[in-house]
Amino acid sequence: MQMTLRWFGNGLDTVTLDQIRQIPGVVGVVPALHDLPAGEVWPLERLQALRDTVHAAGLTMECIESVNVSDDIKLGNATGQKHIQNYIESIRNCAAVGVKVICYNFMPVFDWTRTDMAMPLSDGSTCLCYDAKHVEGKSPEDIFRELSESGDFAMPGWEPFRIPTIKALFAAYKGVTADDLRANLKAFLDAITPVCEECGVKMAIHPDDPPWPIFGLPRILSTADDLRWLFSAVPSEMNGSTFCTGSFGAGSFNDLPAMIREFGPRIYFAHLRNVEQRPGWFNETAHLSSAGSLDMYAIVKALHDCAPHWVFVRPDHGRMLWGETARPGYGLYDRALGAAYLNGLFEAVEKGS
Ligand code: DNO
Repeated sequence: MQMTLRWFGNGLDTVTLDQIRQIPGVVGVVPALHDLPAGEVWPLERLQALRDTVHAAGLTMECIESVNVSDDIKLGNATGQKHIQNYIESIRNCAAVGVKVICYNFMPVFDWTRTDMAMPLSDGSTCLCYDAKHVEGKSPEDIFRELSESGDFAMPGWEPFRIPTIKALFAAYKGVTADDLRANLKAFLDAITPVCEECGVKMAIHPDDPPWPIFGLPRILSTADDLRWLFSAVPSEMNGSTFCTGSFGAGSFNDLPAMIREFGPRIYFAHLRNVEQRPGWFNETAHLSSAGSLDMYAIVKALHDCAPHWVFVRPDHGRMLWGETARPGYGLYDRALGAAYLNGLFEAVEKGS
C-alpha cells in the first residue's frame, strides 16, 4: 500500500508539496496535467518536469489522476479515434516517467456532481453534498446559471468555458444508451490494452459519482454488476478499478466490503472517504466510520485481505475546517486527518492479521 494525496500542481493547488511531505505516512502524490484538454497528448517533457518537481520534494509520482477521456471517445466518433491514438501516446509517456497506474473515468459530459459545495455540519465545518431535488427536472443550463450566480465553478466538468459547448454535447449524447456507452468503453480499452501490457501501466476506472444516471445521461460504472461486466468484457489484468468508497458508497445498494472482496485483485487505486447516505441525497463527512454510513474498518480490512498487491490509496474529499479556504474537497487539514486515520486502520489490520 502506498498512501498518497491528490495534488493539482504548483499555482493550481493551495496545498504545497512540502506540506504533503509532512503528513505522516504519505509518501507520494497523484497529480495530473490539469491544463491539457481531454483528447490531447501529454507531452513527455511536461511529465518529466512534473516528476522532477515531485521527486525534488521527496515524494513519489507513480499514479496519475486523471488522464481524462474525451467525450468524443465516450461517444465513439471519428475524432474519438484520433483521441485514442493520443491517449496511447500519453500512456507511453506516463510509463517513461515511472507511472504504474492511470485513473480515468467514463462518465458522459461531467465528472463528479454535487449540489452544495459548503453544506454546514453541526461541528461548524462544511462539506460537499448532493441532493437529487436540486438536479431533477433541471437542465444543465439551469445548473450553470445557478453556478454563475453563486460564482462557484469548482466542480470538474462545470467550468465556465464549457457553457457554450454543453448544448451540443447533450445533443451528441441524445439516443446514446448505456449499451452504446459500454461498447465505446470496451472499444477504448481494447485499443489501449496492448500498449498498457507492453508498458506495464494499469488502468483504473473511477466509478460514477453519484452512482446513478443524471440529466438523462447514461452511467455504466455504478454497481457490482457494472464491475462484473467490465472485467468480463476486457479480461486483461491491465483493466482495473479505482475503488472510490464515497462514489460507490453514496448508494445504499452497494455493499462495499463485499465488492472489494470480489474485485480485490483488480483494484489498483483506492479513494477512501465516508458519506452519510439519505433517501434522495447524501453528504460527505469526516473519514472515520462513526461520522457516516460506511464501515471504514471493514473496507480497509477487505482491501488488506483481498487486494494484497501494491495498491495506491488516498484520503478523498475532506471537509473545510479551521478557516481553511481551498478547492472544495481538496483542502489540507481534513485530508491530512483522513490520511492519519486511514494509516491507523491499515496498521491495525496489518498487525492483527
Ligand atoms: C473526485 C475525483 C474524480 C476523479 C475522476 C477520475 O474527487 O475522485 O474527479 O479524479 O473521476 O477521472
